Amino acid sequence: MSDAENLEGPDDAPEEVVIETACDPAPQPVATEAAPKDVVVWCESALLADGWAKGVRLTLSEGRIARIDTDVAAGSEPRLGAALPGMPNLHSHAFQRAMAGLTEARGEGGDSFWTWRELMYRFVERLDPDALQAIAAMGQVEMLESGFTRVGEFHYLHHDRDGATFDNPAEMGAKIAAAAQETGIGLTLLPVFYAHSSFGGAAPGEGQKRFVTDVDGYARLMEASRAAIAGLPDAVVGIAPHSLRAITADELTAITPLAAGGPIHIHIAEQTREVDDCLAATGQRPVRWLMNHAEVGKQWCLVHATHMNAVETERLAKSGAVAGLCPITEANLGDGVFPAHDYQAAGGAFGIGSDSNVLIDAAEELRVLEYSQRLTRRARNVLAGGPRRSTGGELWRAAVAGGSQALGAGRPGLRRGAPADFVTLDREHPAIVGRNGDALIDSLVFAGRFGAIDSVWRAGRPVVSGGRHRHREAIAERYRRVLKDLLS
Ligand code: NGQ
Ligand code: ZN
Repeated sequence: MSDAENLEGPDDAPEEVVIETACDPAPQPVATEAAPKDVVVWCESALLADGWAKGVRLTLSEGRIARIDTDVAAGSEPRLGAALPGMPNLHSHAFQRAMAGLTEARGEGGDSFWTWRELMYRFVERLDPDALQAIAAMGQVEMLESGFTRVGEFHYLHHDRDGATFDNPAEMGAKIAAAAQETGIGLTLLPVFYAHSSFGGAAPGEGQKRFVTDVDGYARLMEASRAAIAGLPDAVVGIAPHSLRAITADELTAITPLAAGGPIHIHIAEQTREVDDCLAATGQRPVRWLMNHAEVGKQWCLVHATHMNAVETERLAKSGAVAGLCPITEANLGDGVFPAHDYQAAGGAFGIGSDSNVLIDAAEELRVLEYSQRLTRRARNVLAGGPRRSTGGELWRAAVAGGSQALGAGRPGLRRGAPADFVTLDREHPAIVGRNGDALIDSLVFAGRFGAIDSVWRAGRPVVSGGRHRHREAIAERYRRVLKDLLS
């Protein structure tokens, strides 16, 4: 029996996607799944856009929430636990999942972000398009199982192993889209502009040859990327100047219109060396420089923004842009601690991203974010947002709102007309049993481990049930083959 034949979907599932394995000659394009018929589910409780409700019947139609009834008794429809809006993952480099755990032994001399980056560049050299699809699909399965329902893929691995542009400039981006088609995750594809190795337009290094384009090449890449996601009904495309190291002021001005109203993401002020280099090259700190040279507003997501002074923190918060926090990766890479308390006090929007994918877990990103603040401020419930408020509840709501904005996914939360993207918790799970309302989220974020998330619904379909993605087995089997080959 082939892997594809082993896959089981719900009874009324439309045509299944076929997960090709690495020993198959070439993956075929996956079939577009038809929009599901109307589905009705009953949730014991749900965090709706206007607060918690009990006895919630959701009618899902064409990927959206068509109707919400509250205080109703369960009928014959499937019964679910406590529903939360799905979490956007606003920043991922899918391929890095495959090197997770392989950079944790110390090298010669001091290890740092920059020595990690050298190892990452060496790993990049091995990847071909099919390997990228296999790795991305595995990562997306883990994202969905942990409660992420949309991913912003900050995608810069554009070219062939020798640096040559593929016939289709978006060959690699199309593999990310194919993975999203297989897993069902919502996709915001952010093709990256990358032209230089450092400030002042320095020539790119050998390890960056698979990433680089000029402005004209980037315009072609963007056009091809829009074509690559055409089969995904609610996919979004945005632009992503990689970092102030990788783009000049003129190039930034030239590519900004290519966003065409979509999101604009950039890595910024992650490492103190970047702040020092930016000061040396421009006389300004990175966040200040960017805000003086671009109209940073709601369209923008500043990824990391770790190293800001008080003025920058206040200014970014007031701009309406989203800070893209990646707490697990920032801890793993030794970046520093984001000034979350002051940023939140100034009304700043933020979301969370799994970035290097060293560990994929939505709740854990929020846990590490809050714990970084507790450790540095020697206080508890730092990000609760006020007296008698729940830290987990506040973080979940804020990261859903900021993440949805950053990924161009429309108004956040469970409301009529919104995408039917939600997570349900198993109310019998030991970590959350007996809790209600925001205490459920506190227990998920601070005390939950595997299994608290029961089902995950994406665009009106159950992609995870009983904690497992419906295609986990086939996708994991293909991933194992690819990894054994890559690491041999
Ligand atoms: C990246 N990752 O693009 O994958 C970067 C490393 C760089 C993080 N910044 C490369 N965490 O920043 O130059
Ligand atoms: Zn990144």
